[in-house]
Order: sequence, then C-alpha cells, then structure tokens
Amino acid sequence: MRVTAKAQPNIALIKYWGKRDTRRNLPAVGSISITLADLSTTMSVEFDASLGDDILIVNDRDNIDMLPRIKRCLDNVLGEGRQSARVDSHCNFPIAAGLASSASAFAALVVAADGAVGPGRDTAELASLAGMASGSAARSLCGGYVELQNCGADISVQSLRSADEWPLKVVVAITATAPKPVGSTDAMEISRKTSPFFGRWIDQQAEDLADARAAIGARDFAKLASVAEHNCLKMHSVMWGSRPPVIYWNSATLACMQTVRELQSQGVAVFFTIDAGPQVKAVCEPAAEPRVREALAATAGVEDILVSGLGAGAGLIADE
Ligand code: 2P0
Repeated sequence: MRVTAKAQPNIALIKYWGKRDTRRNLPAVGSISITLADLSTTMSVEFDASLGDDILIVNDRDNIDMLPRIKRCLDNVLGEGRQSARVDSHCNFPIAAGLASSASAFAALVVAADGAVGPGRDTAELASLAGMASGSAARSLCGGYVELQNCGADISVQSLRSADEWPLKVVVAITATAPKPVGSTDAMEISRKTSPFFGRWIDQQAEDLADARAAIGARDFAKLASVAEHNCLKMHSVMWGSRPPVIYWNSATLACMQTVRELQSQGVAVFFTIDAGPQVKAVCEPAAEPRVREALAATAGVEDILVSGLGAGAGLIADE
C-alpha cells in the first residue's frame, strides 16, 4: 500500500542551535517556530519486500545523497527488520537552500511511514522520531506557532497558537542557492566545542522562549519582533565566534537586513530572521506584505522572492 503525507517547512523565531546528545540528536535548547502554508514536501512511502533495497526519488529523480538518512529514519520508525521501501518525495521549493527542506521532508516521512504500518503513533512519539532525523523536523508536525521543549530525556512539541488566530506572512528573500559551506549538524558541534558564547547562549534561551511565548499569547507583534531579531543575531554571534567561524551570510543578506530596518523606521510591521543559510525571512503583518515583498525584491543581490502564509502541521493526504 502506498501512503502519502504532506508537511510544510517551519521558520524558527527562537532558534535551535547546539545538541545535548548527538547520538539521539537531542537539542541543547528549546525553540519556537512558525509553520508555513505555501511551501511543502509531499512524501509517499510504499513497502515492498521484492525491491531488495530502499529507493529514494526526489522530484522525479533518483537520489542517493539523502538515502542513508532516509533509511535510518525508516529503521527508527519501523525497526531494522522492515521491508524495503520506495520513497517518492516532491518538494515545491528549493532544496538545501536554507529553507528548512529537511524539516518538511522528515516530518512528512515519519507521518507517511507510521501511516503505512499501523494504528498511528501520537504526536509525542512522532516528534521524537522526526527529531532523531532532523531537530527542526519535529516542529513541522504541528501548525501555526510551535514550541519544542526539552522534557527530561526526550523532546515534546505543541502548538501555541493556530495560524488562523494570528495569520502573519513570511517573505523569503533568496540571496544565493549554492550549497552551504558547512551543514548545520556539523556547524552546531563546532559552535558547541569552540564558541566562547555558546554557554551564554544556552543560559539565556529560557528567557527568550518565555518572551516569545508571551508575545505570541498576546499577539504582540513588536514584542515578538524584538525577541526574534535578538535571538537570531545572538545565534549568529555564537556561529561567528566559533573556530573555524561559521558564516552563512553574504552581502545581500546584510542588504536585506538593512531593507527591513528601513521599513521598520517607516512604521512597517516587519522583522527579519536568518537560519543556517544566506536567505532572509521577513515576517510581517498581512497588510504589510506587498510593501515588504517589493522592497526586498528591489534589494541588491536578491535573486528570488517566495511568500507564504502560516499553515497547519504534517498529516496524511490522499495519494495523488
Ligand atoms: C532552527 N536551524 O531552529 C535552527 C536555526 C538552523 C538555524 O534547525 O542537525 O537540519 O538535522 O538536527 O534541524 C537546522 O538544523 O539540524 C536548524 P539537525 P537541522 O531551525
């Protein structure tokens, strides 16, 4: 039987950077994200003992690069004695370009694989499995505003607010599409081992999480903007202070930040956030979206613009 799930990437407003257990891929800090609506990965899984080995197809092409991570994730969901799988993935946005494609991919994969075998695990179990594959993937299981907490020996995820309750928009300025200089998994370990700021980053995260939680609860845009920009710049300061330094920005990244600053000075409700890549994500109130999009599109070095609302979490869908 072929089972299909769909998941959307998420953008962290309070970031995950650093691991407390690399073997189980447990994060060193909690995080808060928003799940997007308009970007998505659709993942179909079909188990077939006659295949002999797993097959991964991404956007209609065989893909061997991601296959080992996909295999590991399927083993974690179903056990190593499982049948071979044909995994067919379709992504409607650029992959490996700092847009959290692994979050939507692994959220969709665990939901599809779980759906293929059985009665269905609850969100806590799915989060644990998705998080083992990619820390940010656990957040894509839920919709709207999502908090990932470190709880004892594991993680948990919950939606703090639905997308409908506070329908902000995200304008993504694509400034480069080349592969990252260093993947975030390795970069997090470099930061943990060498950045003099790493300890303070961990110490202060609870305060930023509390501020963001309160801002989301009150739908206080200015408060959320302030703590999200602060947390983003603090995470990048940890990266910049690592040896070797971890620098994901380019000159267009800085130009986009400047554009957002100028819009803010004109009273536009917008803030920026940047992940392990050079793209700038501008989060804004819906009425501000055309102006934010236009200003970022006109910024030097911006190659493309994507716009998304906020949406629901991962789930099974009818096979297409
Ligand atoms: C985040 N990032 O909270 C942070 C902000 C990038 C910067 O989660 O090693 O692909 O697979 O658990 O989830 C990107 O890292 O890392 C990430 P792994 P993941 O969104």
